[in-house]
Amino acid sequence: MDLRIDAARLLSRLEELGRVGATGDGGCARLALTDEDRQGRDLVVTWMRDLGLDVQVDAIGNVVALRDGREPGPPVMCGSHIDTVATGGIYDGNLGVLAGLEVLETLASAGVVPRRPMAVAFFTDEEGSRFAPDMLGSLVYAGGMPVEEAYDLVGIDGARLGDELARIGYLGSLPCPGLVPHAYVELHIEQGPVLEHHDEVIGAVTGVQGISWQEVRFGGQFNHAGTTPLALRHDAGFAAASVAVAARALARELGPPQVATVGKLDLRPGLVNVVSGRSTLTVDLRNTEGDVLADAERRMAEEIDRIASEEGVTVERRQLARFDPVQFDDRIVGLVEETAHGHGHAVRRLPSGAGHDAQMLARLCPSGMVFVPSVGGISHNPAEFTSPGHVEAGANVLLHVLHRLAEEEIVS
Ligand code: HGY
Ligand code: MN
Ligand code: MN
Repeated sequence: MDLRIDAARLLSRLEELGRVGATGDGGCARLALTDEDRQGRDLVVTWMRDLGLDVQVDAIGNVVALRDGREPGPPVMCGSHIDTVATGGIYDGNLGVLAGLEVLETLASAGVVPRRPMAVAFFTDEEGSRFAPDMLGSLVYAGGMPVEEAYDLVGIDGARLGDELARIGYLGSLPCPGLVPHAYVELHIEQGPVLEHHDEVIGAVTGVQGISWQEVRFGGQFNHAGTTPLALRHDAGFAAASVAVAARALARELGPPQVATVGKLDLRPGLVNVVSGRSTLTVDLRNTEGDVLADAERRMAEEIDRIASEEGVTVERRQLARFDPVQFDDRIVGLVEETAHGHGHAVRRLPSGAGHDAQMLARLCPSGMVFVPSVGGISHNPAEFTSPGHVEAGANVLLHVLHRLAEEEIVS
């Protein structure tokens, strides 16, 4: 099959979706279940319906759009997410959903009906920025969390997930866990520097590294910044800042691929002349090796307790997300690699530093990912950019990988 996608149509949809929740600096902000997320959802659902797909919404707001095959059976699924972080670019997640839609439209326009049904999906709250954990919708889809538990998650703004889902009109009737696909393949930007550094076009993603998110709250004593001697302070702000320094030192000591991030640091009252009596921070630890990640968590906990004890502050910890490393299906990794070669692209096998819905679908069916380069390795930033040529290359590799899978025998 020498079909190719319509790159202009895909690129214009990426731009159009990127204008929903536009932040005025080339990026967009559509935090999960906000009005901006709803607007983005409505736009993509309209495109899905215009294509004549059977659009279904499940109990956690995941949207799955299906097209019949020549025979009934488990579909070949693609997709990703369309919620973004607050400093989002227009490619993270959106590319995988819109390229999947483009694949289905390309096949339909050419009158190609694969043996198997095909589906393109977007999953709720992949980013986890507003409602932790990340990959929440695909986690519930895969049976990793009961939907009732997900409904009671409280966001960073105090909102209850189930209420927000109902408010935006995406509390669907389809039960979770969802339909088990024959296979799942997700196109995504790399969000890192590897492909660009090696001048390669396609990443055949081997898996996703382990993720550990925790929230840490310190309780100290509000006091006067001028009159309180250091020895008498119980400074929750100093404790929080010390954890940020300790996290970086721990990652440095463990060495790559270990990373550690304190992305949120909130001191109260946050005034220039008041010793902070209360602080909240988040610690994001990741590693491709499960045992090293567990060691990093243990050492981070020891450091936090040492810091709290030395400063004489109380400490409370809450786990926000915890996912072991995931390996993708080697047959699919090989198919991505072979297809990329067949299209004349330089390709590399590599693990994903970022979490993805594919790591949850991998609990249900053979799953894999196709990466395309991120310019400067930048993501979660309005400057996030992937060249039109690389967008087109990735979508065409996705088209041919999905079509190969969709022609596979249906064994009942
Ligand atoms: O945090 C992540 O890796 C993803 O962007 N949700
Ligand atoms: Mn993403
Ligand atoms: Mn992201």
